[in-house]
Amino acid sequence: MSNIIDIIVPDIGDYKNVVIIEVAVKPGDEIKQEATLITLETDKAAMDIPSTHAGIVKSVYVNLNGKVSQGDKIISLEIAEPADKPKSQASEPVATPAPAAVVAPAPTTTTSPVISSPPAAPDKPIISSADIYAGPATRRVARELGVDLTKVTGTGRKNRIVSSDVFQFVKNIMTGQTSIPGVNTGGGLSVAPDLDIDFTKFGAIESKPLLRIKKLTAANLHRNWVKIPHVTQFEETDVTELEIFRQENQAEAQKRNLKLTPLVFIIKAVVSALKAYPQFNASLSKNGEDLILKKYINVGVAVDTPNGLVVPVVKQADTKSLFDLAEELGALSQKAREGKLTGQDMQGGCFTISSLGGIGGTMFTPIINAPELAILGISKTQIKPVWDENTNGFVPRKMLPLSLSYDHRVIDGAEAARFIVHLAKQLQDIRKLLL
Ligand code: CAO
Repeated sequence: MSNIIDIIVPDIGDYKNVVIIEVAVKPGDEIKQEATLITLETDKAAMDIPSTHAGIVKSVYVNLNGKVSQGDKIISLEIAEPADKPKSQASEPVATPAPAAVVAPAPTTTTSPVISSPPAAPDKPIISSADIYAGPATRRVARELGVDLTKVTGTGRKNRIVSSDVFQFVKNIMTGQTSIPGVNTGGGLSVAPDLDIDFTKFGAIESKPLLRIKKLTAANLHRNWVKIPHVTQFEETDVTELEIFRQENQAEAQKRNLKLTPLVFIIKAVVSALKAYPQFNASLSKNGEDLILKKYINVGVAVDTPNGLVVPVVKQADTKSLFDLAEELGALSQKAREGKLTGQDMQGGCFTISSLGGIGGTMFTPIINAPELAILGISKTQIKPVWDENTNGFVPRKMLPLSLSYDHRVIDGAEAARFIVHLAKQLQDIRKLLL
């Protein structure tokens, strides 16, 4: 017995009208459950929408470069079993790639899609210039100006690209209004003096495509670096007592299958500093006239993955114990490394921590993760001689380097210094941190 069902776009967080960058199925295809139907691209990452069921694709309702929101139909699928049967077997949304939702006759499920690992050939152009709707005159203008038409939005009928779109595209780049991976948007400044250099003149080379997440991150980092006036305030804090406490509690953490790293304590200290200085737990309004103060504290943590940098968010960090934070951090970073973070896992951050403490280095200047106003960089703890007034001599202490980059449009240097001193004191005196 067979049945035809529609598969719809599941809960994709707050995103609406998201661009489809890949349609992986066509009518007649026989697909397995969890097979990718379409790939969506937001400003943060790409996400695959997998199928809830196995079956034969009858119709495809979406198009490449079209836009979809939650609830839109993707395909109709002929399945081999009664449609209401799999409903009771719906996959858990967390551990496995979450499937797309199904509409009638089976009831809707609303699981989230998964941030995908980039496909095997990630730098293959998503659409080629030949697939673009543009006339010969427009193509000539684009050629003369060196514009890649796959990057241009068409305003003509059926999204056809016309010459004025190409000129507008160039204007946006020159004025820094357009941000495109791999394209310089820094107010007309070149990334390198001449990108047409033939490096083979100097020796052997290998050209390797940038992964998709890396290209998206590059565009965001570039925009944030160019648009936000950054200042970085440095500090070192004495974590000797904290390290003793951490080692004392490591056995208990292990019993719970957790790892109590310095980062867990740093999240706690950041929560305390954000409470004391709420202007850091805020964003600028769109028109730049107001400060939007947030009454919740969600802390993003930069995670290094084989596919690039991602920033999952520990939600309501102010309500969580050290062990809760250790558990959540472990789960989120594992999910990140497996490429299974959902859009929701990466939304809603108020402040980000980027820890390179497990790797090394003395200090660095992290780039603010807009629309947040500040970011904390952590480097490796080192034993250093510190002057002790009681003994009138140097004593070896464990010193943790902190780097706070902040948006100087909103935060004054004095406020940043107060924030980092507060943070340092929290980490120095473990009793304060546990209060
Ligand atoms: N000083 C000294 N040692 C530190 C430390 C510090 N500041 N921070 C962590 N460590 C130690 C940990 O205690 C752990 O030691 P053991 O293996 O002996 O237990 C080791 O370093 C590795 O820690 P970790 O990386 O597994 O865990 P974490 O909680 O410190 O960090 C995470 C988790 C996900 C943030 C981290 O793994 C990661 O991805 N860091 C990179 C983030 C990044 O790329 N930032 C740059 C963004 S800008 O390009």
